[in-house]
Amino acid sequence: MTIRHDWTRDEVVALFERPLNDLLFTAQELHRQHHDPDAIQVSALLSIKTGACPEDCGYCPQSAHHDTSLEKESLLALDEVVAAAHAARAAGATRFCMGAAWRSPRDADIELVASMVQEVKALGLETCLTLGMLTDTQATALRAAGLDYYNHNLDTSPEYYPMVVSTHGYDDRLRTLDAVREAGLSVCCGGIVGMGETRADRAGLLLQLANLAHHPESVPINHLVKVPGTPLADVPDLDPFELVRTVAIARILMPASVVRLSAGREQMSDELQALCFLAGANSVFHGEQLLTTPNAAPARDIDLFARLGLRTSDHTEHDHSGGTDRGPLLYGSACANESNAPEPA
Ligand code: SAM
Ligand code: DTB
Ligand code: SF4
Repeated sequence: MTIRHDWTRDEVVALFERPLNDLLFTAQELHRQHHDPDAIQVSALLSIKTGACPEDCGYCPQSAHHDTSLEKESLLALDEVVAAAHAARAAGATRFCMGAAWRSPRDADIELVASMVQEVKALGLETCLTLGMLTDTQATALRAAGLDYYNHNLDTSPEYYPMVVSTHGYDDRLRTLDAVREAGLSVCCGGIVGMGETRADRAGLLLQLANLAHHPESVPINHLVKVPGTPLADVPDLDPFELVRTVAIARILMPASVVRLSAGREQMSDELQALCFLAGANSVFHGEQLLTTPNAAPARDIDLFARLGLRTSDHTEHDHSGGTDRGPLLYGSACANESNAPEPA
């Protein structure tokens, strides 16, 4: 199966126009050629620096341009980060993603964050950072510290991006993605649906991702979490089947990538999430909180994955051997049962 990087806009638009059953069938066929259909990768998120961001991203509660009554917090201490990573590992996460509300880090920040990466990695977790725009030197320093993934989303089509953000441009995002790739890091890059964009914009985002020289190893599809005080708080709701289509088309265009059903799961029904998993989503953020907003409750995830027969897996894009099944998630009542706990790394 060849992985393509030469998709045309017409092809992607035509995929969006296919009957949903056909689309799901194609997506599931491709999914099964590249992934275990009953396994799901579990990541945890921690906001290591919260709010007061100079950027004006219209969707984001952490922008200093919006009045969202968010509690700002400066960079967390190393021991706080390590404690959160311990808890995430005990709860079944295999990757720990640390996010900072920065336009771009200062070099002094990189040193502090590099020590967080080293300590989290020592726990046997994969590491991911999302800190804003990076220089080549910063990306290389983070790689040297042992960082596995860098998350930097394109978020929407190049045409819609300036409607949503004015303080940086699409080219800035692409430049950071180049720096990350050049440094030898795995790329986590996706976007947000439900921001008032058109179907053509959703196609435009997926076209950009699928025609990168290397597909992102990890493709987060976020559904907008509407936060009061942000400019996008009152955009009309997206037809949920458009989310399913977006996931299915991400799967078809980037068949070997892990597609994460990311923000917005708290507001989704179990049935909508199940449809997204059928469409090819095979990763989630698990834990009480995303960065600043609530995530789907951990106990609900445990129940849903059990009902769907989904196993958590440490299979990653670094390891195409098939990985190791890790069994059930461990939040909630199962936490108390030590015999269920994963082997310490
Ligand atoms: N400041 C860095 C940046 O912008 O790349 C890292 C943190 S930023 C919060 C990471 C991503 O979170 C954004 O690119 C966007 O995809 C997502 N995000 C932020 N607010 C969101 C919201 N309200 N709903 C869904 N996704 C959101
Ligand atoms: C991604 O694509 N989604 C995550 C993670 N990467 C950093 C962030 C979601 C943030 C949702 C809004 C919030 O909790 O602040
Ligand atoms: Fe800042 Fe990132 Fe939020 Fe934009 S998305 S306001 S850059 S934290």
